[in-house]
Amino acid sequence: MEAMSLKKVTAVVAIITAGALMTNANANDANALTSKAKAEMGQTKSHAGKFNALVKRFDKDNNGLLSKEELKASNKTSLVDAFDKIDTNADSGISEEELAQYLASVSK
Ligand SMILES: [Ca+2]
Ligand SMILES: [Ca+2]
Repeated sequence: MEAMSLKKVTAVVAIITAGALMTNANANDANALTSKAKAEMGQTKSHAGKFNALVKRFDKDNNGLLSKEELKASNKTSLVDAFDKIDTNADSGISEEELAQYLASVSK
């Protein structure tokens, strides 16, 4: 019996939580984007290492910068969405420093 009632409580809590999440979905869009970026980048401890890995795989024109097109190929949609924010000097390419700065700002 006790196990059953616990299950019930858990289900009710889950429903309430889901409802609250839906209500806040729009307000949380920006946060969700940041969380997604964090989740995608969180697997690597070093920001510089992450950039180097991306450049190695996706820097098609070998200019040492990641363009929006190159990032799209990497499927890092959160980075593509935030491209203009990351590209602080607006040269249409993301440098190691720009990515590190962005990742530092989202991981605060
Ligand atoms: Ca490039
Ligand atoms: Ca740049």
